[in-house]
Amino acid sequence: MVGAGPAGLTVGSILRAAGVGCLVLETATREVVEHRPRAGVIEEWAVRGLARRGLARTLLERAQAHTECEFRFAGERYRFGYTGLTGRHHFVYPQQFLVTDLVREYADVRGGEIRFGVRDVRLHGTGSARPAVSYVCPDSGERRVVEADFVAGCDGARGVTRASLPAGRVRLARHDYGVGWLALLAEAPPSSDCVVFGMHPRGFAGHMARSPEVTRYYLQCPPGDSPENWPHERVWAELRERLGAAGAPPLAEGRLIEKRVLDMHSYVVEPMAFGRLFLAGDAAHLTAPIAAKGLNLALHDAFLLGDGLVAALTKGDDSALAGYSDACLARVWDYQEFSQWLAEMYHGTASGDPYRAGAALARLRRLFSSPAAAAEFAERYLGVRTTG
Ligand code: RFL
Repeated sequence: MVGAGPAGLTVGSILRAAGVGCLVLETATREVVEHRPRAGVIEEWAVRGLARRGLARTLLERAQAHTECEFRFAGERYRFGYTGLTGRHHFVYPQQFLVTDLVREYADVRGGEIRFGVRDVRLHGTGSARPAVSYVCPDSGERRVVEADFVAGCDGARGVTRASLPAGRVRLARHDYGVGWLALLAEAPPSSDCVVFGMHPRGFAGHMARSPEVTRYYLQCPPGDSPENWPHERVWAELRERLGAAGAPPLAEGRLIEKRVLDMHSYVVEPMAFGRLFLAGDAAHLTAPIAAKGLNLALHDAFLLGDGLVAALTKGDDSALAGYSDACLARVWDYQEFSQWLAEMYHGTASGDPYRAGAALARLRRLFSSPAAAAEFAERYLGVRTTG
């Protein structure tokens, strides 16, 4: 496995549970991967998938279950109870906690080999029966070569494994949303008991609990904007304005401990495999965090890849691996389409185009006037009954 994110560590843990020998190579240190804040919303099916593989003990003890979200627009608050419509809920558990649990389970409990801090990872012979991965060892400075039966490319959006798919054999589909999001982490308790989405003529704003002490906020901004343009006072003034609604409790403000601009874009690589190289997670597909789907997709891929590799290596059954890419991509495209649908609802109001703004408002209002529209949104928000 190249990469010790949620995808690589989950694949590794599944392999170790079946007694398969494997190695995870990671460019960052253990300290860094265990403290990198990113996602926080995990869908119920993904948590059940982790639990079935013995990977959710701490999560189930510590995660919060969320049953509702709230939309704020035109100065009003609208609660949306998705659990009542689907019987399912979201788990809120910071990604760095999950990664910490997975590193411990893979390396310390299941005895999986892992090298942190490696440099200049390269793939060799991915189309051959015996591919290899080489890297520069951080201690000796020497290049080491590891031969393997399979290579799992789990090195995220900025990794190297995707480039090893031969150009003529893969298609990269990319979508730019044309907006930026200022992603913030505040040292402050959540200001609501659920996720809040604010659609405002000045731009989208989001509120997402992470833990009792830390809350994630988002502010739509121009793509390529600089975090320096967003001093503390401006951030909180803008959040108060965009998340303001009749009867809404005041925001609990605090020090901003992360401030970065994400240019909203998505991509999908098809197929997600070549020869004995299989991509999983953000290495294969990125979904802008609009619908909070990336971590969930990484876990979905990892379950299918881990189980498929175990079947191939312990039973000589290659059928799951043969169907791996198609099985992943069905859910990937379903989530991509939902993100696109949601993006228009979030950003249309501030687009400056009265036609898009009117249509976005109609889309929002329908969630609260049509039981069929509400049921569909709830299913897609929770990732139930998808095609994949
Ligand atoms: P990761 O987590 O990026 O892990 C890849 C690992 O590979 C390492 N690496 C390499 N290792 C070896 N050799 C190389 N050449 C390497 N290059 C890189 C990296 O150091 C890293 O440790 O990918 P993975 O496992 O596919 O997991 C994907 C998720 O991390 C990602 O999709 C989510 O964080 C997306 N996301 C969200 N997803 C959700 O489902 N729910 C959310 O609420 C949510 N919120 C978010 C998010 C992503 C965000 N950012 C930062 C883009 C919020 C934010 C702000």
